[in-house]
Amino acid sequence: MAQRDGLLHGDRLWTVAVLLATASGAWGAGLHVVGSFGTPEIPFPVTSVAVDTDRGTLLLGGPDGSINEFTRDGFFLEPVVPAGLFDGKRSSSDRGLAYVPNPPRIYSSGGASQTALCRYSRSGELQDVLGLFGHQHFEGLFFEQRGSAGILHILQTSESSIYAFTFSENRDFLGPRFQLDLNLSYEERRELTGITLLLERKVLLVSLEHAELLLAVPRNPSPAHGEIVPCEIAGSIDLRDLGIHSVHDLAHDPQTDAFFLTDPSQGKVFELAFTSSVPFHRGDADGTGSLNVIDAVSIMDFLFLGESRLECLAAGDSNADRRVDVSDAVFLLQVLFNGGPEPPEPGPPGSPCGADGDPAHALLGLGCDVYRGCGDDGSADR
Ligand SMILES: [Ca+2]
Ligand SMILES: [Ca+2]
Repeated sequence: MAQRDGLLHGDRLWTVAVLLATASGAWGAGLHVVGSFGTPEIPFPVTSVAVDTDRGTLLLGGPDGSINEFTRDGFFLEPVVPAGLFDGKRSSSDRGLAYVPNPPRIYSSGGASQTALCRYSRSGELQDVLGLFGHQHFEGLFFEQRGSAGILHILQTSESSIYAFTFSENRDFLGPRFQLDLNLSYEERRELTGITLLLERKVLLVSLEHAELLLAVPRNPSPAHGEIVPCEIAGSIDLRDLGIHSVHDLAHDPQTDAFFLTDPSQGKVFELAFTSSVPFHRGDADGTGSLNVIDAVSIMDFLFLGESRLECLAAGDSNADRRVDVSDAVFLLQVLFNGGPEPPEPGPPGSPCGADGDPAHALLGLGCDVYRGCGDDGSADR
């Protein structure tokens, strides 16, 4: 488990509680490996990955500037961009790839030229080379679709910033732009390799080369033009527990909610998926199947005495704000004694048990592996 600097300060205290509670290594339990494959058709390990969301295939970039299309299971389909089309130089550096639909096109960063973006048609013709901000170093890319347009996010490693550019329909780089500031240490910036976004959840996943994922939460999910938005690093996941040795790029497939990572040190592409929670009742922190003052006490004991462990942290997050803290105990007391609003989905005891609909919660340390309070339906026992 990676312990990050700064977790002991202020509003990150809750994370420390979660880290302590999951000291057995369950911190990375929010993800599991679905499968992996090598790319023997290509003369070296691929470094960058994007999902073609129209065809449901993978675009894999090599250090020579080539881009090849594979199925999600690792079957080679066809070359898209031949090696060395940009400047003929081979580079061992990382790159970023993004697939942009409507009309389909591909953006590539890094490779032989660290300071430019190349735009290719979907069939591989080089359409444009865009110089960006002088000599800054760009690696990770992802495109966030919004309706018929979207936002291209570009990871700038030396400042650990993400530049976000609005794309309107058929017009690239048109409209508001903003910047997400990850505020990482020098050592972490040197390790930055890729970014992607969990759509709808407003959580960024940032990959570090030594097989670690950071979870970054922008403080403002709807930035204005020109705004610089700080991100809170809400957690980290050590992927070495999953057999991954290094990460050079990652991509999220919004249609299947899977991730793809490249690990050139093993010559492999990994597919990861979220591990879903077991059903539970929100607010029933001690898992008894009933809601009473003991649940509030259990949360306080967990937070301050270290004497108890919450088996289902998601149940302890009574107000469903992605944190287990004092406000959850206060929230329960309001429910019990003051007619306050009921705990959100899946609801308190009395309503049907349900799984957490947002697997990002497990990544944030709010998973639910064991819950014993679902009663006769037995669905929570395993
Ligand atoms: Ca209870
Ligand atoms: Ca909470």
